[in-house]
Amino acid sequence: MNGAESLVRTLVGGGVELCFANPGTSEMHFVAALDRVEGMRCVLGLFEGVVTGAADGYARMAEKPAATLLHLGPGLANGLANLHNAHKAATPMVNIVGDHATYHRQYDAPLTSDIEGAARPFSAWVRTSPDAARVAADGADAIAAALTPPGQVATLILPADTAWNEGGPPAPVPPIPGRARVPHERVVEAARVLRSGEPAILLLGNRGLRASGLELASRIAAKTGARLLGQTFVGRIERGAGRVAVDRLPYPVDQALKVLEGVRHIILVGAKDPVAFFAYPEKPSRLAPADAAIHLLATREEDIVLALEALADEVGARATPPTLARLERAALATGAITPITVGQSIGALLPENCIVADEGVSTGRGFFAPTRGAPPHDWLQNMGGSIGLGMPMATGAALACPDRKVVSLEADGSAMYTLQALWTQARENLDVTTVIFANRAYAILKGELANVGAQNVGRKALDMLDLGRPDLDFVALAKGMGVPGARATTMEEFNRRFAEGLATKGPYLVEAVMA
Ligand SMILES: Cc1ncc(C[n+]2csc(CCOP(=O)(O)OP(=O)(O)O)c2C)c(N)n1
Repeated sequence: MNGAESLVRTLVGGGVELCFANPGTSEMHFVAALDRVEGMRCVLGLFEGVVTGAADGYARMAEKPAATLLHLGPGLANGLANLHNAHKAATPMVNIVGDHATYHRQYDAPLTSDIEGAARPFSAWVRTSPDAARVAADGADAIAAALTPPGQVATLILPADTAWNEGGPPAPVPPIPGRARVPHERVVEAARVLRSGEPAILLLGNRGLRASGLELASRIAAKTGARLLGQTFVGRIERGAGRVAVDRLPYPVDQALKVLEGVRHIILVGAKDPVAFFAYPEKPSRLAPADAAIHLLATREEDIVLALEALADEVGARATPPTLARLERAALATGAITPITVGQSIGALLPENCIVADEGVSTGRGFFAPTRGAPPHDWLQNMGGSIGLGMPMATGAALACPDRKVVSLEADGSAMYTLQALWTQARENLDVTTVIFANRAYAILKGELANVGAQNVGRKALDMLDLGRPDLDFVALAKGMGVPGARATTMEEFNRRFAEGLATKGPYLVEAVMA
């Protein structure tokens, strides 16, 4: 058994069953090993940003890592933006990056680069295997690193000779630390704050946004009068009818400040002290009022649900009923396609138990309200701010949950970063309905231009925010990658086309031309 095969066997033995790949010469032994080992599905992405983003979406839903297979420094570099997003979302992932054979590196062949240096800022764990005998143990360590709470990006670099030389036996995954129990003092302190009667918010992230965490938080809020709030962007939230509805802290700084106005205590439950996405002249970086106290209940590495249980006990809220959203469908919207009307129809049609991959950017900002009473579903967002995650994330989620419909809500500018994900959806026949919000602009940046105080904005600047000349034809682009679709220019058409997509078992794309 060569090193590559010992690694693939180690991965499968460690529960890694899916590999998103874009290989090259240095990864050929790994690719060849895939056919010798049962239990590893391999999915090709036609750009490394698709590979890493799909591995992120998969792990968020499967709750275990996928592997990626990337080609030396440049292949890794192409995938880094979505590794950044995965790193920020605390997604478990095992990247295998091929490198030149150890003895070949000294010659500075064209593809030689500092792979560890490229990987480090976006990985919690980086290692280069020194020889074939070590590869299995290094792979097992990579899995353990990926699964270490709250979930981490692990990158293992595999020089070609470590893959083709004789390897050792597959290695078992070493013990993985569980989520740490929070110190009881923090629970007592949070309970004291909540009992004070002063305005308090439970700010929720990570596991605090799953149904069980939300339910506990809602009991605590109902008992104590505290408010619940989610982080601005959420990695995965369980929501819809029968679940606790929670608003998120708005992205625009002025709106965020308004939401937090008057609050005296913010209790962090798997979330961080809230800060603005960017600095703006004359606006604060931190969003909490200056006189508000920040209290830590649980970091996202810790056992958030256990901490909420303890807090519920401490304030006597275990039996207090949570506030659950009722099944309440929005009505189908008619007329022009706007962020409001399209959100309303999405709320009207969202299928039960679907997974929403949301990269709707400015169009999608208000989608939580009209979908609150839709049947239960999961909602995934980009936590790293690097656009181009949505379509790969939808692809990975569909592979993790083949029995669930995936609804990929995608702004047109963001779509163009990793549009090739559609080809993978077609090839794997994934059940993804994509909606492209074709406002034909980097609309959010038009607002940002004003927000940062840019003055005397002229044609050249505005041209950088405009996606026209020519208009992108998403239906044709999708067709070219094997995905059927249709364009809608009115809400009546949108309602029909979106419903058609949802009724199609397999990938489908609706281009919604925004008014
Ligand atoms: C990798 C990366 N490059 C550039 C940006 C800056 N950026 C933020 S939003 C945006 C445009 C978004 O346009 P679109 O996806 O069409 O959404 P809209 O603003 O029109 O709603 C850009 C380029 C980014 N966030 N990430």
